[in-house]
Amino acid sequence: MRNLLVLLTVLLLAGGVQGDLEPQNDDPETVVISVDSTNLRFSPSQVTITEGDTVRFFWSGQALPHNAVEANGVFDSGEPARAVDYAYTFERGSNGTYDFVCEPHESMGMVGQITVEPAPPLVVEQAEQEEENTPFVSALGTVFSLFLAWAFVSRRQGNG
Ligand SMILES: [Cu+2]
Repeated sequence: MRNLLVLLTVLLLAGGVQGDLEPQNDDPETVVISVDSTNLRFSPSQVTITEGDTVRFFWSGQALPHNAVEANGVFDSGEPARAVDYAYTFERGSNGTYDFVCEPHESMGMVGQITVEPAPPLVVEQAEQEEENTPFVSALGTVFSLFLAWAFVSRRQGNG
């Protein structure tokens, strides 16, 4: 009986410290890519970000219409325009290199590259873990309480 109690307690504690080990970007950022004063270059044209970050293509009042189209169609800001506000988020697992062009001005060198680095392994605070595992812990806690009640009742019955 006591061994079973100990085992259940260990299971309960183990459930509490079990963490989410998937990589995660704890601090997602948005990097803005605009058009520089030459009207024929992205600015910046090369960026390095982390999975979970967002790239925002943003310009307005341009002399020429521009767009941003990824080489494999991963993202596409649409028709070239003098004002664009288009954001694309690189989700978990999207690490790699992404080349993009401004279609009307690709031949003039209006191209860019986004490097997406893998998100670091997740390190969560103890408090967050407890929050994440609350449904599991409370379910196990309920079972544990029921078991204690049953143990109490059956011991009373056993002792007469
Ligand atoms: Cu352009």
